[in-house]
Amino acid sequence: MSTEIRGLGHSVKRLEDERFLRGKGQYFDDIKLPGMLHMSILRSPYAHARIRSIDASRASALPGVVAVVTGELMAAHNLAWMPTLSADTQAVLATDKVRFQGQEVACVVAEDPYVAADALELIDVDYEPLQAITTPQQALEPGAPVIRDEKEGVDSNHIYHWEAGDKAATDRAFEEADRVVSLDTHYPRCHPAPLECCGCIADVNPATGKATVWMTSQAPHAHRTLFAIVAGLPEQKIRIISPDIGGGFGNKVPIYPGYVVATAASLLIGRPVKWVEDRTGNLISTGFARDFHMHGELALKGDRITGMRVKMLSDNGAFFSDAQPSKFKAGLFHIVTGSYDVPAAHIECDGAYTNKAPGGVAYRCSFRVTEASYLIERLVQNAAYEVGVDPAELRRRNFIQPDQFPYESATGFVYDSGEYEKALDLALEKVGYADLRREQAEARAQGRLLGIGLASFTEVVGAGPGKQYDIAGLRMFDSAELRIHPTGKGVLKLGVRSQGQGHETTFAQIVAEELGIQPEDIEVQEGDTDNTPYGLGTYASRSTPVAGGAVAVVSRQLREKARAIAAHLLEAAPEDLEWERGRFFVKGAPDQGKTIQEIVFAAYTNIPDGMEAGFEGVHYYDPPNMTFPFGTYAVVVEVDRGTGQWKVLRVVAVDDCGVRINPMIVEGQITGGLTEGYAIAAMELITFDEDGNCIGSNLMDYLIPTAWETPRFELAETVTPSPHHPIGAKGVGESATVGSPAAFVNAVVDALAHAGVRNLEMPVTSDKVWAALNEVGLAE
Ligand code: MCN
Ligand code: CUM
Repeated sequence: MSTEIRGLGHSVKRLEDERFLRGKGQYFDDIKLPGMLHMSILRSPYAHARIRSIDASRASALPGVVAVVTGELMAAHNLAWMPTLSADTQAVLATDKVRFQGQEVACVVAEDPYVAADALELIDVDYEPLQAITTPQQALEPGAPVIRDEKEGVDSNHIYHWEAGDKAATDRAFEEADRVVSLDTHYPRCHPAPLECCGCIADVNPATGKATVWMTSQAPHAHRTLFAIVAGLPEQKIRIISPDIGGGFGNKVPIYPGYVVATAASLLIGRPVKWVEDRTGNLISTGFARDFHMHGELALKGDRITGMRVKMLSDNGAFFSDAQPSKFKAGLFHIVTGSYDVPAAHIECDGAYTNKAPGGVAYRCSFRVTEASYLIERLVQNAAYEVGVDPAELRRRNFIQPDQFPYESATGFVYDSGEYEKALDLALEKVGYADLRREQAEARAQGRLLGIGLASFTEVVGAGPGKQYDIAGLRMFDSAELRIHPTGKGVLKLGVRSQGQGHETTFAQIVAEELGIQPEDIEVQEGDTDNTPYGLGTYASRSTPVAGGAVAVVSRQLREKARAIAAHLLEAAPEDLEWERGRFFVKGAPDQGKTIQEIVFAAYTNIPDGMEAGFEGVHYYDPPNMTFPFGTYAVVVEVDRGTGQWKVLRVVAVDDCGVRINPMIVEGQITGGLTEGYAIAAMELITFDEDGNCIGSNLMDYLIPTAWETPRFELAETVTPSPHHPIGAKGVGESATVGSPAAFVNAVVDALAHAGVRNLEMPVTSDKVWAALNEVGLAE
């Protein structure tokens, strides 16, 4: 019993990295099938145009071209449009109009990828350009051209109106307030831009009718069911395989037209068809993120927040395709009261169509929690300036207190656990807050501008519960199937799908914790729908809260079987046995025991009469609630009065995600998330000119940070277990991207706040800071 079992809390090196570091991962583009054809996509150059005609004859005549697929052909199979996860429809290939630049218009299938690309130029499309709408405000003006004029009864660009909270109570709080602090801000459109773009290989076997689709999917099981429903294929004849994925970040949750056309083309042609998206296609047409225009107000009585009011207008692009599992139109945006005990809140949300790519819920978002977290943390800082209390202190005075959990927020969430002050205090201590405030004052006296920004975020991750959250009716549970082979090593199959998060290591560690079998002895398999139990996929940091729960429960069930077998082997009563990790022994006689390996072997060789052979189980876990990770981030910056450039001096991040399975992996998640949060605050932005041309269609214009731009991060933790999760863990995969943008922006604003600056819009570029410096007379 000397080797330590590497269960929870061990920084086990990532088991999957062996193959990744050797370049032996298998991504979909590594797969080459005999007779495989290649597909390329013709995209619209216009943001808004009527299609008068499409002539594919020149392209079809190019040697090597096998087929040109147009919207008309798809329509003949009833596949020109597909449903979205937000109960809208989306064009697969355009028939009547194009509605955003980059929209899919036609596909070429050819023997060779280069021929497929060349043939695109030979497709003649006659467009009649229409006025493009590039902002939701413009979209809602009376008389604005109707983008979705194909929808019956639709005569405007307004998509939805949605409210949460108590309006009357909130109005009262504002009437009784002695101060109201407000902020208008736009959380800009940005893009997850994973290293690997999207794509698939569809292989429909003409003999068996079985469709095998290797695709970049964060949710292979749900995608299989949606394929079955949309295409009318029998579900047992669809096998989705999501192989190794080179980053998802939410970009690989939606179903894209390329997947649908490639599958239809393989079905019609009878040969495998591969589609590899290029970088521009990825940036201009696939799930972007954010684009929320927000107006927030806090009502204050003295230093207490007594009410919150939010109006939000969302730019949803040409199709309402938010990929999120709630019945709330703006996702979980109503978590906007954050970490604070706000007695009354009311939020009003509206969505509008524009001539931009659809999406909105992607990029480490937990379904709009990113926007919510940004708004409240910016507002609280401004409230501190107006009240004249230090921003850390104002937060402290308004936090939900530990004895208030489970805490029901004014908009209806029930927070599971939190110790906000503890995380804040640790961050303040680590960063040396009191000294920093003194330094800031001294620096200011010398004409230098230092800024200290805080964000004390609360997230909500881990959908279900199934009765509250679903995708197209599919309840948000998740599953684990664990099978230990006779020699005591086995396979764990999951319904989720890692895109780089390290599942092959962390989920094996949960088995190690519960059964005492080392993580190396458990192979974690994900992504193949014929080979794994049903699950809803990996996004919104739900794998640990949901699939992690399933792994713990199935392991514990098997431990009970192990107890019965051990009792048989030891000729003792099951209740007289005691468990220590990896072994059952007779109470009071520790040398009389059986290891888990001996017990599993007996499950195949020496079972008691009447017991089923084998050592395996499956569990479908429906969580009783979401988990609510939190933390405090502190950022220190210096602003250059001569240029408006700002430099990050310190970033201290305290995260609380409950019990950590693998601290190293958690830190990796936070480091990546902070990098993305910094990038969104400082440089990442997808914009459009007035004709709807996408500025940011390549990585020269859409700036993502390299190691060079990325600041150094100092990480720390507090641990407040989730009371309802089997191992006390909360999700962590999105926290840092959700929480940190406000800390960065707050820091830059803080450097200028004494001169009256209260807002800087993301990305906070030096020209914006320069303009602000000039406006308040601080420019040098
Ligand atoms: N973990 C842990 N202890 C905890 C919580 C998590 O050890 N208390 C571990 C998990 O077991 C897992 C990792 O940390 O190995 C992330 O877990 P979790 O928070 O459950 O998130 P998911 O696995 O569901 O991943 C989704 C999340 C999301 S939504 C985005 S977006 C994102 C992110 O993960 N995309 C990523 N991190 C990413 N990391 C990589 N490398 N690539 C992406 O595409
Ligand atoms: Cu919203 S990005 Mo993650 O949930 O895949």
